[in-house]
Amino acid sequence: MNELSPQKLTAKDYATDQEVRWCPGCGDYAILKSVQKTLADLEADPANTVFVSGIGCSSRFPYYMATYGFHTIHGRAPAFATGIKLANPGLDVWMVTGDGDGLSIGGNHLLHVLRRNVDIQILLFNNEIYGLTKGQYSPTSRPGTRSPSSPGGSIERNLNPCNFALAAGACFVARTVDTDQKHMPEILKRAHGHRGASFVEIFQNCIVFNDAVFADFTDKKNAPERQLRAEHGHKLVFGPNNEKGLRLDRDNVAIEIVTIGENGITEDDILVHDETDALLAQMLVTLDGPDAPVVVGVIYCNPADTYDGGVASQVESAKSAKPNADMKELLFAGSTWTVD
Ligand SMILES: Cc1ncc(C[n+]2csc(CCOP(=O)(O)OP(=O)(O)O)c2C)c(N)n1
Ligand code: SF4
Repeated sequence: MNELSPQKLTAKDYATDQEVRWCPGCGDYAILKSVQKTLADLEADPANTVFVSGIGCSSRFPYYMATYGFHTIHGRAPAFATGIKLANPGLDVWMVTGDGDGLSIGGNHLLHVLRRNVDIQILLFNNEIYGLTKGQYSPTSRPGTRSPSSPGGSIERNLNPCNFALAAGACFVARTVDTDQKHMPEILKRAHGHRGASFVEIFQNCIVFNDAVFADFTDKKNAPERQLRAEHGHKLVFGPNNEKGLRLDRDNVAIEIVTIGENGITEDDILVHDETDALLAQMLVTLDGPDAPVVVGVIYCNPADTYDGGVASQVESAKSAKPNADMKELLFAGSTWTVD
């Protein structure tokens, strides 16, 4: 008898019949489309895939994915995702969080899931605002941001999500843009292929409360001049004709923006991207200044042991040390007592 070959799923097969409740024009739609396309390209088994989120507009994501999903509590998606991965290491776990959810109330939890290096994909939708609660400023809002909670302009220094992730010990750090339907699936596939916590910051436009906050480097007309796509082993160049690049100022251990062909600068002066270099990664994510580009792509990737892998091997060695152990006996070993 001929065996029926399983039908290949398309992006649409990963969508649910739920009404998508984001504002028309929200960047979350484009991200949803990219994620669904990525899963189709990866031939992901929906029965083996889980999306976990916290609270916020972005955190509505699991409703729209025809996979397993948990819409959990504010900032606590990392704890749920860790538990899911430990209880069932065979599951492919994706975590979706916003800049408020992940970096404000959930900052502590995000820090530890990255430090522990739990094998999950973390997608942080950064719109530099609290969307769901109607536009208050968030930890990533730039100084001067006017909002209902900062009517005189935010006086706080803003947090850089990728710098936070690197400082927390993340072994995979990347950036992409909501509307970039070519780049995002590439980055998501790299994140998926990485064993350990993969942190992806997605610049997401909140059309209602913080419209065009990233337009200076995401708009089609501005992108060539202001966006640099880092690729391992390739020169760190940008500009409409790749005429600009990054050079290392060795005396000050800093990055300089230079133009090839000017002041004796040649292609040989331009830095080559090494995604395993933590110091370079930190310099790339914190590049600042009117001439500096925003670096997107896989900025850091340097795999290390995972927390779930460590737990699994400890469980295995404990089991093999006592192959015929009796659970009740183990529980009642040592000092136990009964409360009447
Ligand atoms: C314990 C608790 N504190 C505060 C809130 C209110 N709240 C809901 S979502 C949210 C922030 C969402 O912002 P963000 O994570 O940036 O997501 P976005 O809506 O922009 O996608 C806040 C403060 C809450 N629901 N629960
Ligand atoms: S409030 Fe902003 S982030 Fe939330 S759905 Fe609307 S546009 Fe999107």
